[in-house]
Amino acid sequence: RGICGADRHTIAARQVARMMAAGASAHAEHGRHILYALKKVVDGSVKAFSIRDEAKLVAVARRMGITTDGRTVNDVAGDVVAASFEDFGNQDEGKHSNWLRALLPAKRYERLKKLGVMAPNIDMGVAQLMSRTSIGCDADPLNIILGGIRAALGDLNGMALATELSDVLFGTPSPVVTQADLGVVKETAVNIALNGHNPLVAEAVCRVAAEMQDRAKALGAADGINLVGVCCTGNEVMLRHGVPLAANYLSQEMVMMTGAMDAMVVDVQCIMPGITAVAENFHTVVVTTHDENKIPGAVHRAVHPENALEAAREIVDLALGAYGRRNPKHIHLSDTKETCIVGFSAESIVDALARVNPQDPLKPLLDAIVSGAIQGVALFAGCNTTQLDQDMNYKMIGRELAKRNVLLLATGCGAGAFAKDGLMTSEATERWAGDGLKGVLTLLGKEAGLDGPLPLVFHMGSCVDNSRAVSVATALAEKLGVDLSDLPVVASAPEAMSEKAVSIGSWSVALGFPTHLGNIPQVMGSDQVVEIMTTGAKEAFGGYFMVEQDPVKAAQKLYDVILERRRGLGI
Ligand code: WCC
Ligand code: FE2
Repeated sequence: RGICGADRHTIAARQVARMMAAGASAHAEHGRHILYALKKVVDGSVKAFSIRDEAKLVAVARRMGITTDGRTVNDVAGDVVAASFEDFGNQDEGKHSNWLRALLPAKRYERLKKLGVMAPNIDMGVAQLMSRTSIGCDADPLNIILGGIRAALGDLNGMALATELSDVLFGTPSPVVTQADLGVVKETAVNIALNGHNPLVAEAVCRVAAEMQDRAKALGAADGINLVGVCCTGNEVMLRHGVPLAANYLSQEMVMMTGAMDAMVVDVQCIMPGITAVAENFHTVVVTTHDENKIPGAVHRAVHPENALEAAREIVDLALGAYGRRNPKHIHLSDTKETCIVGFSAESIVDALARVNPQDPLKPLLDAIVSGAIQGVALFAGCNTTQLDQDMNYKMIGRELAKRNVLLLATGCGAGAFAKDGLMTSEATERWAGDGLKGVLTLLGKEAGLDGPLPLVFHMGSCVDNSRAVSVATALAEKLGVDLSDLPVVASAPEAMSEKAVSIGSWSVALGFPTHLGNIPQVMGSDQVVEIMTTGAKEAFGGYFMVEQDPVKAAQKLYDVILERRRGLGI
């Protein structure tokens, strides 16, 4: 007990609920940033960006119940912006998130509403959780965890709007072939790494780098400017522009240890402050770009939607300047890289299916699930942790489930792990998929005009793009007339580390998905909290946490859950 009398259950509940709120605040802030950019595009004060995907805007508006017929794109966008701001500002207790209503099956939305876990707005969910978990407030573990879930649903709200509005501004990803791992860093180019999460800065750098290629060549860099991605900003530009991915979270320092990284440009989230200490040993310039995310030892160039292109030019200039200061003795390149086919947004998955059945695109997928050719779907999300060999759990669990004909989706650092492991190729499908899964992916690959099957793992994007997987699950649930908790769909965060992963895992449970963790969460000191997050959660939401450290056993447990769900559906 603490000196105030808070026991281990209260303490563990408060701690994990605060992690949920912290994660939610991160994704919501990312969403807010993109939302402000879109607002400024709509009101004409930002010219550098524009509405690139009008079809997406219209689709989003319709799902939100906004009239689109006979209206200009800008008018519709204005209403989407206003509805999104409501999700941050609504004070009416009876009214809830516009984005969650658009994203979730009606059954799930109503169930969450009834359980009282939907805050009137995202910020309120986070702030109230911080308040109720401060000293001398809520001490009831179950009540605290439900408050945490209320904040965590704000995480999903923030990421849904971040993902969809990023697509509106920068384009919706579709399949693209690129490469992953440290070998994408080139000795013969000015290398710039794009690290963090919010794609706005990286989008600007991509644009100006294309215009500045000749400057790099004039300095002797035969291959011009080579942009590489790190972490989730890396995932964003990988899916939209085919920028190769150098590293996921835990190997971000290694990118600089190639000795050929001229600049690392960072925005927000999952950027190790240690990168500047590594950079000190090389010629690399580390550039921070968000005023609220500075790192001692980095150069700061504030980037806002208004000055994005000018600031990006200055940043590329810094990299060009650093290139001349390279020390050849410090260059140790890797030759490891894998080809990968990435870019599986919900829209691009539907497009691939529509080639088989244009009238009813979801039918081929549903038929495959009903027949058992595909037994179920597993979403791999979450981080790397120093508690484990980097990426190992993804590699092992992914292969085990693929053998059992489970369709694999991945985001964030999980997606990075699979990309580096060569599992995002046709060859991986040939080699690792069970016969049923291989058959479906081969048919879809053929219809898409590929030489071979679709890749074994579908790269859906960054961590905020987990909402893409929810869109796919919602489409399946609505087609079957069931709730998310009835689907043979599971989630796994086999190497979870960050507060964002805690938040994602928690809303995944609240949506009804069995959610696996491959390392021990920081709640095991309280059997009551463990009980709430496993059996208690299952009763309330249908979803629950399951912890299994052994990757082979974890795969079997996830598969068993998929089979249980199939039995529930009578298939
Ligand atoms: Ni999302 Fe986890 Fe990676 Fe960071 S980038 S380390 S939260 S999975
Ligand atoms: Fe991420």
